[in-house]
Amino acid sequence: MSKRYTITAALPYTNGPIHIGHLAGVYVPADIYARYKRLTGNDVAFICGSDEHGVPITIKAKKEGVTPQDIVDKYHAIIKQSFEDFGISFDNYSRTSDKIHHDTASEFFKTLYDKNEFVEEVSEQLYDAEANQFLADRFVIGTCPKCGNEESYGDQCEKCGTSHNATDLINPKSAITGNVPSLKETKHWFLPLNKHEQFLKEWILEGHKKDWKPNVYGQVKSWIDDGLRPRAVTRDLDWGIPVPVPGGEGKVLYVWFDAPIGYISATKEWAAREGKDWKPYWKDENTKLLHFIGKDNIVFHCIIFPAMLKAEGSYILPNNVPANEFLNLEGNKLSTSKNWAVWLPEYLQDFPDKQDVLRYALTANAPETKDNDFTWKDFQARNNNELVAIFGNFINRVVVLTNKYYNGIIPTPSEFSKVDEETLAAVKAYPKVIESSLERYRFREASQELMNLARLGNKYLADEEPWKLVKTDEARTQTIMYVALQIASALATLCEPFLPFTSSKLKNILNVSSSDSTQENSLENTWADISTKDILIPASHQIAKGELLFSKIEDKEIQAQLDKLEASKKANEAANKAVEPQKDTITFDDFTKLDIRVGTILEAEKMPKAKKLLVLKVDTGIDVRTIVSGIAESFTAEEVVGKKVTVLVNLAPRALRGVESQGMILMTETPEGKLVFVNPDDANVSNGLHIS
Ligand code: B3M
Ligand code: ZN
Repeated sequence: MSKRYTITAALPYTNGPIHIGHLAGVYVPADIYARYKRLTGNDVAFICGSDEHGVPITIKAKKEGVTPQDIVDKYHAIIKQSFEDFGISFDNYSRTSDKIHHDTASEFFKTLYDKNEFVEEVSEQLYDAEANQFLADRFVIGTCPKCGNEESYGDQCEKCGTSHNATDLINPKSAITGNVPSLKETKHWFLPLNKHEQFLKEWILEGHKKDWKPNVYGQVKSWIDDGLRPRAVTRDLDWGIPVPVPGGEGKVLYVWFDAPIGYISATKEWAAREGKDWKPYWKDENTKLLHFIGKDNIVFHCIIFPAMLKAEGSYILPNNVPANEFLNLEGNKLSTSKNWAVWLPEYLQDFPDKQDVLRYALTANAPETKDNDFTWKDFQARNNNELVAIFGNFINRVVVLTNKYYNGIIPTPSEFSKVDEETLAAVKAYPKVIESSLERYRFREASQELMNLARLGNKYLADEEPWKLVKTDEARTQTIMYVALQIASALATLCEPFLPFTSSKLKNILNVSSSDSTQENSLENTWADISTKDILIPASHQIAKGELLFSKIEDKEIQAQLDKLEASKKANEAANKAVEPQKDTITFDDFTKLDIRVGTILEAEKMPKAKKLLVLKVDTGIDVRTIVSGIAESFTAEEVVGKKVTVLVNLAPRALRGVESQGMILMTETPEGKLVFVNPDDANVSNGLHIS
């Protein structure tokens, strides 16, 4: 039975591009689900947009010396493009800086205000006198009162997920100046979550114990068990939606108050464009509202937003919140600041036609019930061993043989054997099998069932061997090819939620693409057709010559990705390396005592039994002398011969391992920690002198 679905995916913060963690955790599963619901004939509004308020955006703008609007304009465009590139089929991708959202969020706030749903309170909040600003959310860092993480933000600890008030932090520090904040009085509006505790208990703890994912249910239960407290939903900031009630001047709505309302504004914007009424999508009890999010957003979607919706009174509540855990990358936490990520725009540059491969690898290995690791090796294996060797191989055999034997015209079958009957019956069962996984938000399992259908096709061909029979049994070969084409046709439809690009390529190859698959004479099947129709693709229909659906990924392509990550790691280590403090000041007279000249290394040899030392003969322009230099770990004797160097010539001679050194070669380190010559011909040195 057809139903109405409002499917939302977390609004990404617009302060950077998105990476594989976002895709795996939220957008790919949400898209699979939305596509599946559309294909099964439901009325779907798949909604998302850019979250353009909040402190991270202000911080980024400050850092880059531009306005927050500049930042969100830039990243909104980049993020929107990435979603399109990866086939994320939003019905609307909006943004929270749009007027429609400001109006919707303001109105929502005013309604709660008028209904006396807020507690208005003057309280002491953290204040940075030097920055002349209150410290909320990410402007303040301190120790999490719950888990002891020393880098918790003011509103949420990323380690344990707890959401708290900034004043709860132990040893808070300003993220702007590093100062210890003082307390200053200010007025805010609080949402009394405690007032909604009973309702939340009944609705979630009793009502959704069975159908919500254990990771989501468990988190919610632990918060409710800890007891809920009022949460401030306004902030003393200048970037955001102005507080629309008396006394709200100079204050804005808390980003987590306005962002989820963004789902509603985006639905309104979409409905207006499509000439539809938005209200049933948010107010009709028969609509299923689903929020796809990452685990760090659970409290906001399962406690705070529902409390807001309940307090407002005219909205439905989410039916389910299928949150995922986190994806790691090659054993480490994904991190924007450490550039430990696979950014989608970069991925596309390196693998321009492999959107579906990433979708598939991320689904097959999704962090559904626990954090999971993305590795490039697994990505390569998913592509080479599954997409290429199973799915692609099956389709390629079917298409090539149909073209070879029958000029691409689907042959008429004769009598079906028992194996044929069983195979066709097995194909018919697949929609239900995949559905049952998808309905439980088990996307990994669903993707493996899809691959099993391709396996079935491969096995069928391998067992029946039409390439052998073609010489002896024309009729049997035709039947086998006909059955194999039915499997290919089923794959074209059932893979659509997971591999949308592949699905449309395959439909083109099978020559069944149509603008409307529900039309009577359409050759394009709906999801249900796969179970109900006896003929998925008819005899006498002409298919195309075909193209390869997938191609192998070579080791060197994977190595290039691993090298890229290694480079990030190195750059990071260098950036984190403590810079040696500057030495005591010297006078100009001290400096002029140094006699520095340009010399040339004439000879070099390694000092026996000394790891670090090279013995050099250097032409200083005054004379040729011996200098012992501690550079053997960075340079070989051969490579320094002939080099022009900077030499301190009036340093008192000193014996090193029995060899008298008569001066010093000047060296320094690059930011990456590499030892380099202070080369008279090379200005590429900036780190100050370092004597070796
Ligand atoms: N922007 C948080 C995030 O990107 C936030 C989601 C909002 S959903 C209403 O993790
Ligand atoms: Zn914590």
